[in-house]
Amino acid sequence: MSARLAWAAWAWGACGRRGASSFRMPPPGVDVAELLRDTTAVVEAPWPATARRPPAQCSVLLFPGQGSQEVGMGRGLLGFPRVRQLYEAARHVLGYDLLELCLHGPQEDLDRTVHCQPAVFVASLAAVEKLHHLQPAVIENCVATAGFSVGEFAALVFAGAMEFSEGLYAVKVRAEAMQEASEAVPSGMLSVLGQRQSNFSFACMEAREHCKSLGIEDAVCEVSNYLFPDCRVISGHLEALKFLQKNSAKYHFRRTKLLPVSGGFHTRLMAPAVEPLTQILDTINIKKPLVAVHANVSGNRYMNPQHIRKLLGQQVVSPVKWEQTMHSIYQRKKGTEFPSTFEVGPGRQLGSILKSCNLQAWKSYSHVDVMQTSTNPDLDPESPQ
Ligand SMILES: *[C@@H]1O[C@H](CO)[C@@H](O)[C@H](O)[C@H]1NC(C)=O
Ligand SMILES: CC(=O)N[C@H]1CO[C@H](CO)[C@@H](O)[C@@H]1O
Repeated sequence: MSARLAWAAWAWGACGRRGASSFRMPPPGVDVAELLRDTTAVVEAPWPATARRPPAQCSVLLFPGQGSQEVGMGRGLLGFPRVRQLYEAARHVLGYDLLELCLHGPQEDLDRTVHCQPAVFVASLAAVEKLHHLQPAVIENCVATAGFSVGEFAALVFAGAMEFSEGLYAVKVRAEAMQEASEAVPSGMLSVLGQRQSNFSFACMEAREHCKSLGIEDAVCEVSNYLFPDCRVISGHLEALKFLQKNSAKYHFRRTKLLPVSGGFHTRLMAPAVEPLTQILDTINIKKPLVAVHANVSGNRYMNPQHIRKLLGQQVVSPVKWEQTMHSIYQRKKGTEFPSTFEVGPGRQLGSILKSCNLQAWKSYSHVDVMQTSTNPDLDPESPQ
């Protein structure tokens, strides 16, 4: 199925086809459909069926997650069609001026989970608008997408599985629930660059035992993100993470860094966030994606609405298996060409990870910049070395 069709589906969704009226939860208080009505001109039906294309003509879109936010993001997108309308719709759904926060900060405020998840979501879909404007063929030829953590919501909206304002509302609920769960326990995330001989689960087990000796019952410390070979993020109680940092040498860790997040995401420390998220997901209209959306694990694609609801709920307490996802998207016979890959949204983190997972695939990577203010905006290709 054509990605262009999928893109159209989300645009139409935003325009009321299956629009905000299907909201049964607290109404965002706006008619998003109304807001976006004037912006449909770019959507022309009917769409031509996409023929099978050689791999090098296909594209893959990757959507970043929390941590990619930066003050000033979105500025480089405002000149493109529909982008201001997306931010306007977001202001109504969220009840505050997201664009203002993205453009002017302060950074501490933008970095709060409750703000940065919606901010990354909207900037990513606005980046799709830019890409669509500058290189429509990329959207048309998209064969697969994946999103990192909250990025999965943007990937699903892009793929036509959810409508923009409903997806954003779910992200808002998710972010609020995760923020609250984070505040309940002194916890965090530690990124670790190990070595071949590092045994992450053994290190985590010892860190949990250390916590127990300090009187912390039922301590959490486990791998929460698989990034690339020998690189993991570990989430859990702060005492456990401090223990791992102090004992780096023993576990053959080359580098460790505490991430600037408030909690132990993607572990059972987030369990209190599952229920509110599941509840909102039950009320929104979810459709079968029109482009392959890869979930956290190798070979695991979102199949149908029930599957999407279930996995998005589980996702906040399960590890992000990004390395496996990259493997599943880019694994191919030797000599087969790679699709072109676009990171749509703030930051270039997913590009660096791709480089470490699959150097050949990375050679066809570019990043859709959301920061720059140039009057002659253009894509910003990463030059392979
Ligand atoms: C890593 O440690 C765990 C114990 O936590 C053990 O079961 C496993 O076999 C170890 N793996 C390797 C590769 O040594
Ligand atoms: C959210 C999600 O897709 N979680 C799945 C990740 O993969 C494991 C299997 O390795 C599943 O059990 C999770 O449901």
